[in-house]
Amino acid sequence: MATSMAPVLVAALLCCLGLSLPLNEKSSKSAKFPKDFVWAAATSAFQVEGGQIGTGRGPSIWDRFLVLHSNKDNSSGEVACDTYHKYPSDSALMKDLGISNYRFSISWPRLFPNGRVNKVNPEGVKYYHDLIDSLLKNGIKPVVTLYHWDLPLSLGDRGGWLNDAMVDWFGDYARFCFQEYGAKVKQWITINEPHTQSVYGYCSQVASHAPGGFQDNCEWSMYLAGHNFLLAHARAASIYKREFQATQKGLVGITINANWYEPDTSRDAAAANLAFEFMFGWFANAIFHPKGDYPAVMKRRMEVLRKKEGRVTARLPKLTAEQIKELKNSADFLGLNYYVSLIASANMSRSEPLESPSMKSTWGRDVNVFMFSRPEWQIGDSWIRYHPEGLRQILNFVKKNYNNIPVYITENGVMGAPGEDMNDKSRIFYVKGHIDAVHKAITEDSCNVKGYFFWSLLDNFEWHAGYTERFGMYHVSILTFTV
Ligand code: PNW
Repeated sequence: MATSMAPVLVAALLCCLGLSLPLNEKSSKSAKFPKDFVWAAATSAFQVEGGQIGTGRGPSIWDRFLVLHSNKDNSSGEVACDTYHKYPSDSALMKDLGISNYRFSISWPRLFPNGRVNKVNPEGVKYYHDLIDSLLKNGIKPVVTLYHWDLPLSLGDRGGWLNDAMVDWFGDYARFCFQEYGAKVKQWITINEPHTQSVYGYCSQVASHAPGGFQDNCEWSMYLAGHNFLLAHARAASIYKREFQATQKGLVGITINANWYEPDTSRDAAAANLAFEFMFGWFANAIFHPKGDYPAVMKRRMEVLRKKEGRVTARLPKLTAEQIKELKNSADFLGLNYYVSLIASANMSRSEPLESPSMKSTWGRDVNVFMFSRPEWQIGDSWIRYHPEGLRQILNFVKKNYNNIPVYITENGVMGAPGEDMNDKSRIFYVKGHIDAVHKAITEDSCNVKGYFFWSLLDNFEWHAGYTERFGMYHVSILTFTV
């Protein structure tokens, strides 16, 4: 792998870091962020590490998924950006860039090839020490995600997130990580995007993610996986808070992705709210809302469906009083991933050229809200939408409904437009717009936003799109390895 900067995009970020190159005259004069605002970049283990052969790492559900279902360019994560070997130069690139924090994830099967903590891979344990040390040496603070989708295959074979034993297994793995790395890591993210995994992994009808293959009965499995994600987060966070926080003095949170749903007309406000609660509130409400539990509107809708489908119990599992209590305040901050806004309408019989494919999924049918995109929000043929105001709206929602909890944007970014390559004008436009929206949310709306992590530091393995989509701040010139 060789890297070089995508120069225009870097100019955008440097400007916001208070360095030399202005985004444009207006924003360079006005864009003052709080002094302690964190400017950062993110990656995840499976997408960048490579180093899969001969390193003692066990297989993950993504390795098998890619053998069974080919992705867009028939690629795998065998080499990816080779950060398993190239972390020293990656740290140097980050230092050059001037970022203060780096979000990466630990590969669970690299530490524990079979998933359970009774058999550790010492080479894997050493790798993350080396990576963290090299970051710290370069003045970059590590922000560590414990789980970014690469579940050890042996646990996947035991039902993965449909098995409620996952809560114990994840807790044991998390405890090991806190114990091993907690002296150096002061910000932990338990789980990345439980919504994407529950819907695309455990009910994958639209964009396929591992483990896949749960189409039968997936109207149940999606909510069961989601339930176990929540409980596993709560378990890991409780372990951190009870056993480590007082001495290690770090923070623990979760990363949840949200689309913003804009009502088409004033009559569509309830539809837009329902869609938003079904996506974001599904995971955020129990953790951040003062009342806890799943969102009331979501429970009501699932109850309507229970009756309609003639079932004895609703498909959305119930949280017990004890679980509600454990989940409430289980996160010191919210990690927010934002890429998309959509228009929501209560009228299901309309038709729009840019209607959202997720409406055809089981999740979309449960929500029963018509979702589509405005043509001017489109960026090429990508699934990402340009509507920075949506990010600002979400930040205001969090402020209003979740006690103004601290928020880190843990992902935001866009793939390079075809033909633009290193002269990535549309990406600078996207990033600038979103950073401006965050700025307004802080300075005009008093939202409690603490940092912005650009997705991604490097062009990397983009799941079902393989290496065909480049999200990197740094261009990676060789990105091929086929299965
Ligand atoms: C996130 N959607 O995934 C992930 O956290 C990253 O690993 C990924 O590379 C990045 O966004 C860019 O795709 C998403 O369809 C995947 O709405 C799909 C969706 C959202 C986020």
